[in-house]
Amino acid sequence: MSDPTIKGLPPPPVKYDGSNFRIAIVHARWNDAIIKALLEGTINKLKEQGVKEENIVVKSVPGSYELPFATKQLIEAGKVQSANAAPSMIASTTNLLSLIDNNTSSQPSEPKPSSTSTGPLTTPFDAVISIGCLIKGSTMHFEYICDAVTHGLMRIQLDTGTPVVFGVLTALNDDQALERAGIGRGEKGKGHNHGEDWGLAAVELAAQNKDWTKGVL
Ligand code: RBF
Repeated sequence: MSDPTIKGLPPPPVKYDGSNFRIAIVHARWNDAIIKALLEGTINKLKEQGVKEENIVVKSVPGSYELPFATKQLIEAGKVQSANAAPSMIASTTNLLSLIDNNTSSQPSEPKPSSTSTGPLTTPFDAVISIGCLIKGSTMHFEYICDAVTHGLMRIQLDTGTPVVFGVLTALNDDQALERAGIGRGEKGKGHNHGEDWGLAAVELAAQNKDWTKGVL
């Protein structure tokens, strides 16, 4: 590590199982090379924690300023999708009842959703990871966007009750950002990919929040 101030996340006190979680990632496209590395680190760590690839939804927006809006809308979309999936379960119950009633109709029957089916989850997102990279320029733009995005993302998780992981680098120059994406060009090392920390944080918060919403401490 070329910069001793770059710190990663120590492992959690317990190993959390992400195999039943649905996680959304929304990332900005500004500073593309850094974003790609961070995204890769995040996804690798999610998978390492057991999150299935099919349950990781990835969306992109132009820049970090768009992250709070997109994060909020994704959380809501996950809830709407989950609610829309519910009626098909009622329909399948009706189908089962008609079988019990000896319904011998020759109409082709609809495919029956199986309770053991292993498709992608359609449950609300257990956590969202919002990824961006802001690099200071010569105007005040950086300060305003950093402030707006930070407060926006915090407000969303408090308002919605869905954990939002703050995956936004706020770097004073290119090298700071490269090192925090694990692709630094310093002589002593490439730095640390903070995307890995964000993947870990998402699974940890999702697991704890699942308990907390059930009153389990
Ligand atoms: N978006 C980022 O994610 N990172 C940046 O470093 C960044 N720098 C910007 C600098 C300027 C001067 C402008 C105009 C925009 C920048 N954006 C950046 C894009 C911003 O987050 C947003 O996408 C646009 O302002 C459109 O709402």
